[in-house]
Amino acid sequence: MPAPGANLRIDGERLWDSLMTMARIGPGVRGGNNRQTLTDDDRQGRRLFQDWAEAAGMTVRVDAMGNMFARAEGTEPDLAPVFVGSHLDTQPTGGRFDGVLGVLAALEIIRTLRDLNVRTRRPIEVVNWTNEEGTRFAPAMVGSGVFAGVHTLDWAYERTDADGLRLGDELARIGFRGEDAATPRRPHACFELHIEQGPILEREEIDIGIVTHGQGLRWLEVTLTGQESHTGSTPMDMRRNAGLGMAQVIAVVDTIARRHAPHAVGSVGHAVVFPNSRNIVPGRAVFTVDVRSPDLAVLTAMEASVRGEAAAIAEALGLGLEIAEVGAFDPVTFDPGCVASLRAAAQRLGYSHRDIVSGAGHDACWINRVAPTAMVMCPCVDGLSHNEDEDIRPDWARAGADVLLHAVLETAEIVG
Ligand code: HGY
Ligand code: MN
Ligand code: MN
Repeated sequence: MPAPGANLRIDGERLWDSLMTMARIGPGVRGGNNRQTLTDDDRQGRRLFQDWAEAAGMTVRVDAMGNMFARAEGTEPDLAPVFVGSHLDTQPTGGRFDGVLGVLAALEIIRTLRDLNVRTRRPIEVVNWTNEEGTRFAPAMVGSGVFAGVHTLDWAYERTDADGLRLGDELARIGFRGEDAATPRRPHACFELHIEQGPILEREEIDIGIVTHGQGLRWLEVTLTGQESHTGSTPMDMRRNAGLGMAQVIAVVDTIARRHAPHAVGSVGHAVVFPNSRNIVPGRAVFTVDVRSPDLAVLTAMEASVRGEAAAIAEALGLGLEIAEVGAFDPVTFDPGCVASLRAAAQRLGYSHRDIVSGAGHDACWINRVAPTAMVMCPCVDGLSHNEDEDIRPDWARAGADVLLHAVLETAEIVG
């Protein structure tokens, strides 16, 4: 006798339509998205999500960090809810699926349960976490970080963007600074569906990634200070060239990551030189080093190497050096029970699957601190993400959402 709900599947076409509709908000310049956190486009995307959630019979609550919780009531409302969600904000040259798939697949689960009048004992809350990307306001995963008690609300409100605008003010400006404290309400469990953002699943022709671990990250903002001078009349041995120092540190970050192959990674994606004039030797360079590894000892060693080698470069070039940690989380081991639930769902549904370590950071990494949490991934074309060409196939989205549905149903306890 199959378990109750064993034959349930989400409506793949409705999910795909919702993804394509959301993708029209905050379009990029090459078919992707630029819907950065707390912009007018983010507000529009949030409102669309809220409209859809309310049309599906859910009530939407917004906390002081702008995290959105769309609640489908359970038959026993006092039980701790099951969270399922991700993020709607995107990179400046982002794709249509990073984060968005996780939020809209979660919404699709509720739409499906409502269509078929399927109830669960526990409430289910679909979550849109604020500022997962950490581009406009560093660090990444701020909304889920405040919820999990990693950051204080006041600290988060003080984050500023490149124009000096405060996160707290921008949250209020778009009308999503809720009253409820962003303190953890301890969900019963939490699940997140996300595109892999890497090449493994597609290359191995596997439908589903069961995420057992997430690698850790360190973001180090480096400021090198030299002396602005004329690029034509300043002799080479008199220059204190902050731009040269930055170039050498960028190269050494790549060397350090390769030294810890095959799992460590390192790069610099944010960099500015001042005054950024063609005929002035840069007097200052500010850039962010991003190093990651699934192994804490390797991550710690890489951070120490970056600090040491940057100091040696600064000394050799006569530059001042400041290094500030602007983002950090240790490698994550997801909850074995939630991982097993996802794996069993993939198995029952007949989807090919394999265990995988997440290369990217996700809100689930923080929520894992306050509740049993796990993630499921679907492939993405050429493993590409944080690029407007990011793409997935509709059947990948459907498979990921079906696995998510069955793990959530098992955890929220379907009422037969
Ligand atoms: O940086 C990350 O891993 C995520 O995309 N915020
Ligand atoms: Mn993401
Ligand atoms: Mn991302």
